[in-house]
Amino acid sequence: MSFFNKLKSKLFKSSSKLDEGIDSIVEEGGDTAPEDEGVARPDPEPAPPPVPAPEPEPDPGPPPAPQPQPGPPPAPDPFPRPEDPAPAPPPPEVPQETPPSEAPVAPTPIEIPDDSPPAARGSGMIGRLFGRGAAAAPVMRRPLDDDMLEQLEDLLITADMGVETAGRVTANMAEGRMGRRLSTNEIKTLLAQEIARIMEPVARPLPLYSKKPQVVLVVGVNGSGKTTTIGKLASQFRAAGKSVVIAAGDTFRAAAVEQLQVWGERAGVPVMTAPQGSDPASLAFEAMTRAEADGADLLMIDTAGRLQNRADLMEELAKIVRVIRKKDPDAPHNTVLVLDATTGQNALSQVETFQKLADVSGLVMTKLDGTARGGVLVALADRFGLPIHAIGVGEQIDDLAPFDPEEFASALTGAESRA
Ligand SMILES: Nc1nc2c(ncn2[C@@H]2O[C@H](COP(=O)(O)OP(=O)(O)O)[C@@H](O)[C@H]2O)c(=O)[nH]1
Ligand SMILES: [Mg+2]
Repeated sequence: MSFFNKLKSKLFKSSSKLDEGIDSIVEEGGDTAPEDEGVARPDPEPAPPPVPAPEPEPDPGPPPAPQPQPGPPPAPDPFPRPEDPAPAPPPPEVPQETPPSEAPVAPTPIEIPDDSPPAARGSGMIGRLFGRGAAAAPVMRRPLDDDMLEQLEDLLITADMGVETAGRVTANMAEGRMGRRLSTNEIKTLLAQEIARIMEPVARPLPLYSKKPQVVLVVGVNGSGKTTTIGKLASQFRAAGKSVVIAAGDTFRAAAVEQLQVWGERAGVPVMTAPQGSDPASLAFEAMTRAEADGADLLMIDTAGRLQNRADLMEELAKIVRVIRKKDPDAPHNTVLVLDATTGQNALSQVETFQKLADVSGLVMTKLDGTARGGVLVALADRFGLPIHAIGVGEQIDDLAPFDPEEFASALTGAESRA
């Protein structure tokens, strides 16, 4: 099973709520009228955007069944937009030898080799979506009206998208389409498109710099997945040929240090530790010294997440930063906030809090497997615009994926027909 399929199946698990919700909204006020003029055909009214993707559904006089990739692209841009969604920036590639420049070098450690370019992936996906009409089953459609929009909005809110973002997504989706009879597939696809549009600007892998060592400070509340994410990242950096040192800066809990040592072993990366209760800043300083001496590419610093004592934590983080800046005034080069997707809307206030404690430069969202709350990512992107470097989709070492907006959006909405 390819990595993306695995990711998808994990995310799909989490999206059933949205997916099923949309189904039942359409069923509630929909019908299977003979053939829908509204959607698959040119519009009666001169609606601005050409209708969204026609589906090769139960057309009695079936046009030649669209194949996945025949000449006439099956997807007449299902998502009309004013500006053409230029193919998203190239998928982060595992960095090759770092060119000796100071500009952020092509990302990223967190890309699992997947050779299909996003464009191909996208059209394949869309092709599949429209190429596989559900046999001859009649398709339920419901006219898009205020009632339905409100229901959709509520549904998105229950998926933790937040009131504002949910409103924006549904409003955009409705633009120029009021009164049209839409099928569930069309609705999912349109929603996915809107969501992907919000997410695209933030889908940015952890940037790699030619600076050695590049210092990555990892922050977040207890249990959000910091230590696990460091282990996964270290392993991916290693696989990309980077040398890494880890500092077990959560000296507050003995178990945290042991846990990190296990991850270090798995990833084949040295872990610098200090006795429980000792000063994480001096450990960070030592680790910096070691990383410099070793000529390591990256130093990843784990931290404690005692939010209940915010002042302490703030001082602790500030001190770590002060100390490593004695060695490198630009460090840390990245401050990654790790968020647990299962906390839903709470993630929003964690971002606010940690932005006050540290200079957060990007996010990793963990535990997207098995949660129905992935919608919070959309709210985060919409509200803060911080880069989302990666997503955690399990507890294993390779369960850290680059963030792919389209993939995510279709997984969240269930937009892709399942194979
Ligand atoms: N299912 C799942 N569990 C995760 C993920 N990331 C971390 N965890 C689990 O979450 C728990 C807390 O993770 P940990 O890294 O110790 O969090 P920390 O306190 O922030 O360092 C552990 O049991 C991890 O195995 C993920 O992406 N998916
Ligand atoms: Mg930890």
